[in-house]
Amino acid sequence: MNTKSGYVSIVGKPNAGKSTLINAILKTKLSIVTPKPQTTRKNILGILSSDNSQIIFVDTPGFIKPRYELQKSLVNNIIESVQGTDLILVLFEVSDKEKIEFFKTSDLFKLIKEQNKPVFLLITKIDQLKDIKEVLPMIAEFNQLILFKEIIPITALKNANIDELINTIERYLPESPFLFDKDIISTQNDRFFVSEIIREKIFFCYGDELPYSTEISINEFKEREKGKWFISADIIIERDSQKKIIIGKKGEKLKSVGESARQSIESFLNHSVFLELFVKVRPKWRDNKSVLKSLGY
Ligand SMILES: Nc1nc2c(ncn2[C@@H]2O[C@H](COP(=O)(O)OP(=O)(O)OP(=O)(O)O)[C@@H](O)[C@H]2O)c(=O)[nH]1
Ligand SMILES: [Mg+2]
Repeated sequence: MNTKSGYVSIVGKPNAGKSTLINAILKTKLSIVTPKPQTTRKNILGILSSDNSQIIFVDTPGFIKPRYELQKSLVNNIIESVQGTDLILVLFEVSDKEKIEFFKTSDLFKLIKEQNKPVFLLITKIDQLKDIKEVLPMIAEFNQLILFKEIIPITALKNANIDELINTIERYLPESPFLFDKDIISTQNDRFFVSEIIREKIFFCYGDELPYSTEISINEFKEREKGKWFISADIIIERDSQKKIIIGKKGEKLKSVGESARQSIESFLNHSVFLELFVKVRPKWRDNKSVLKSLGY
């Protein structure tokens, strides 16, 4: 039997719903999701295998004009992904008012066009519409670009049109043996997922700017035969003044972040853990190439 296999990049502006989509497709929480833009920082693979096809989805950071070194690395992740992919999914929020005029002049449009690969437009969050017909003018408008092989309205949150999307993608995949073991769904290790769980808690627990100045580094991850596993992580921030905010009055805030992270980590690892969190200041880490490198950027 001939099998099909290939890479599918998920790209779009911050907050377009990329991570929600990869999670819905894989029916697993692989990539963290928050209401804030620029949540995803590293490319995350989600591998969907059936009897005769294997689709390797790649969730990427939201596309922006980079202002500092960390953002340059995020954009490089997107470029790397679209260059090595077989198919590109561009996500566009149905409520995005900038629409086609802006998209036509954007660097993202240029980057996608240069690849000469099949591109689908996914109009996302259509559950926000009162009437599904409201999406039709947007489809007509984007059709004028003659860039998209398919235009599919979806809602990953309500799981509408996801199966149809997967079937359509399969039609475009190259014939190829499977590129990964049929049983694995991602390539990142537990350390990565644990650091992402902690980062997600930070996004939800602190105000506007702080999560953007924060990174997580896992120092120790000890799986023990008996008893709790031991995990020690640093919460890296940029300024001393942020330390107070992270820790909170009498350490209450950090304690509650740690508690909620521990619970999510335990359900992810299916094992009880002891989680230790330290707060470390690394001035301007987002602009420091060697610190970024040590953090995997
Ligand atoms: N109503 C609705 N909300 C959605 C849908 N998909 C995603 N969202 C919400 O949109 C917000 C952003 O979703 P993400 O999946 O984190 O978006 P993203 O494109 O990965 O964002 P970045 O990683 O920052 O680039 C979250 O609050 C999601 O719950 C959808 O289909 N319908
Ligand atoms: Mg994301």
